[in-house]
Amino acid sequence: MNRFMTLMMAIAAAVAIVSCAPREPEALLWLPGGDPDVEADIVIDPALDLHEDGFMIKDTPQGRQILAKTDVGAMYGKYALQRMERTGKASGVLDVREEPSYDRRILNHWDNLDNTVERGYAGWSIWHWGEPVPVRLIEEYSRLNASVGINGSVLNNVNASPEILRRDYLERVAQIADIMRPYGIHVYLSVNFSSPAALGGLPTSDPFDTEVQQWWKEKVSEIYGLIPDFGGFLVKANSEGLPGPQDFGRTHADGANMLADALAPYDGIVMWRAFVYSPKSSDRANQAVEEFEPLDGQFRDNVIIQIKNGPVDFQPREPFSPLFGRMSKTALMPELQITQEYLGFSNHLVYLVPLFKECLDSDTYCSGEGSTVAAITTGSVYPETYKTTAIAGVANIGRDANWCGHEFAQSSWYGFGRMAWDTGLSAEDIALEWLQQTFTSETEFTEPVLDMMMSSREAAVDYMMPLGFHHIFAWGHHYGPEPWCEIEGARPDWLPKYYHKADSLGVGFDRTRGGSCNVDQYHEPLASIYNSIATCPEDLLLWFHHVPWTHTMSSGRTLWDEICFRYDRGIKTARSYLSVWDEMKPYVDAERWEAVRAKLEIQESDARWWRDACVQYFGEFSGMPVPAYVEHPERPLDELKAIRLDMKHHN
Ligand code: GCW
Repeated sequence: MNRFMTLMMAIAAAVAIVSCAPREPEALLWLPGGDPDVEADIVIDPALDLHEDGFMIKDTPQGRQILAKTDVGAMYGKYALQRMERTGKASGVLDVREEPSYDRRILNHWDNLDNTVERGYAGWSIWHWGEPVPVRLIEEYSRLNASVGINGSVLNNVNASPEILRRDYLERVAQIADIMRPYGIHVYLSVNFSSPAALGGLPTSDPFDTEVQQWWKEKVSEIYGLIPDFGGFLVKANSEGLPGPQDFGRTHADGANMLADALAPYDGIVMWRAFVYSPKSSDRANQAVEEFEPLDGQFRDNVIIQIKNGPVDFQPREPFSPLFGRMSKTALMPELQITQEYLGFSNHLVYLVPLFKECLDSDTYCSGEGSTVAAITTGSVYPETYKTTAIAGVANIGRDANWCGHEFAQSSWYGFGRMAWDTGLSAEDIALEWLQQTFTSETEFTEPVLDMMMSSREAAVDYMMPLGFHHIFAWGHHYGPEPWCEIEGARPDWLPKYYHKADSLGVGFDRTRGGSCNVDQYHEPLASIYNSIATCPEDLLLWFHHVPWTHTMSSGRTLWDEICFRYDRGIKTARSYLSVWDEMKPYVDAERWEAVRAKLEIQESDARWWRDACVQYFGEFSGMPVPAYVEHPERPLDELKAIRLDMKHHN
C-alpha cells in the first residue's frame, strides 16, 4: 500500500462515526472527578449587587468565603477557586469578583435523532437517543461545562427534524434537563419551522395562521410542563433548503415573532439564525445584511439574531460578519464553531480561541471606535436593546473516549466557555490554564506546548487558505483541498471557483465598490480600508480583491511568490510540532502522547497535500514558477484530483 493510500485510510478511519471504547472521564480532561474540593465558606445572599451567576471570593478574618446571589453563582465560585488553586493563583489574600460577560453561554449540538452528529468528528451523539439515558456521561458533561461557566445546551441539530417535538422525545429531553439542572445548565431545542404541518398535521405552517400560532402555543406549554426552566428555541429557517416564513410570503421577523410570542409567558427566547444565502444573491457574503438589516426594530425583545462569526461560513479566516454592525434595535449573538469542520476535523491541532477572539475583538465602528463585536453582543453599545445576552459555540463533543477526537480539541471547548464567561481573558492565558490542568504545570512542558497552541491557527490558515482564500475545500465533507471542484447541477456558491475566481490575470473575489460592494456593508473607516488594495490587510486580500499575480506584497514578494511562501511556512510550522512533541514525551502519559503524535503526523502530511493541490492548481493560472527558496510540490495534480474521500455530509 502506498503512503498516500495509508494516509487516506487513516483519515477515513479518523472521521468515520464509530462507536467507541468506554471512556474513563476522570482521567481524560481538565477536571478532576467529583465536586470541586475547595476550602471556603459559602455565603448565599440574594441581596448582593451581583449578576445572578456571579461570585466573589474573599479572604476575611473568619477565613476564605465564596459569596454569591444564587447556588449556581456559588458553584461557579467553587470551580473558579479550584482552578486558581490548580494553576497556582490561589495563594496570598484573595479579593475576587467575577460576573459573566454573557448571560447565556451556550453549546449548540448538531446531533441528529439517529445519533449521528453533523460535522462531528468525535463519534456518536452523547445523548444516546433511543437507548437508555447515559446518566453518568451527561453528569460528567454538565460538570465540565459548569466548570467553565457554560450554562446552556441546544441538544439537537439546527437542521432539525420535526420529530424532536414529539411527546416521547420531549420526555427524554426532560430527563436530560433534570440531569443538567444541578449544574446550572438550561436545555434548548432546535425546531423545524414546518413542525405544525409535518408533525401536527395542519395544512400549513404559515406564521399568520391562527391555528399554527395556537399549535406552537400548546407545544410550548407542553414543553414547559415537562421542563419548567426550558431555555427556548434555536431556528434555522429559509436556509440551505430548510422551511421558513418566506415559504408563506412572510419575513424572518414574522416567523421569529410568532415563536417568541409563544415562549414569552415562560421567559423563553428565540435564537433566530442569520445564516442565509441563495444562489441568486450576487455575493453570498452580502445576503445576511440584505435580508436582516431592513427588519431591524421589528423583532420581539425575546428574539436574538444568531450570527456566524464570518459572513460566509466558519472559514479558517474571514472578516467579521458585517451584520454585527448593522442592527441597533435587535439583540445579536455570535455563533462560533468549535467543531473543526473547516480546520482539519479532529485530526489537526488547531486551538481556536485566537480565531474566536479575532471575531469578538473586531471593531465594527457602528457607534464610533470601540464598538467591537464583543461590546455589541454583550449589550454595552446598545444596552436598551438587550434584554438578555448570549453566545453560542457549535460543539465538538461526541462519544470518543477523549470526548473531542483529539486531546487538544478539548482546549477549544474549554476556551469557548472561559471566553464566554470573560471576553477580556487572553487566548494565551486560557491555553496556559488548560494545559496546566490537563497535563502538567512544568514549564519545560507548558512553554513550548503553549507556543504550539498559540501558533496553530495561523499555521492552519497558512497551509490551507492564506491571504484571504476561502472555501476552496473538497466538496461535501470539507476536509482536504479541491479548488478545481466542479459538480454538475450544484449551486454555484457551494463551489470553490465561485470563491477564488482564479484566471490568468489574478485571483480573489472582488468585493470592492467595483465588484460586489460587500465592503460597503462595513462602517467607515473599514469600508474604505477594505476597498483599497493598498490598505486592505493582507490576511484578507483575496477575500476582498481580485489581485494580479504580480502584485507586490509588503514582503517585497509578488502575490504568487507570497502564496507559495505561506503554504511552505504552514508546512514548516506543522512539521515543527512533531519535534516539539517528541521532546514532551517525559511529561505526558504514553497513551495521550502516542495519540497526539499520530495526529500531528496526519496534520503535517495534510499540510503538504494542501500545498501540492493549491500551488500546482493556481500555478496553472499564474504561469509563474514556484520560487526556489520553498519546498516544491511532491505529488502530481492528477493524483490529487483522483482522491475521493467517502464521508457522508451534505455540503
Ligand atoms: O455550511 C454549513 C455546514 C452545514 C451546517 C450549516 C449551518 C448544520 O456545512 O453542515 O448545517 O453550515 O450552519 O446551518
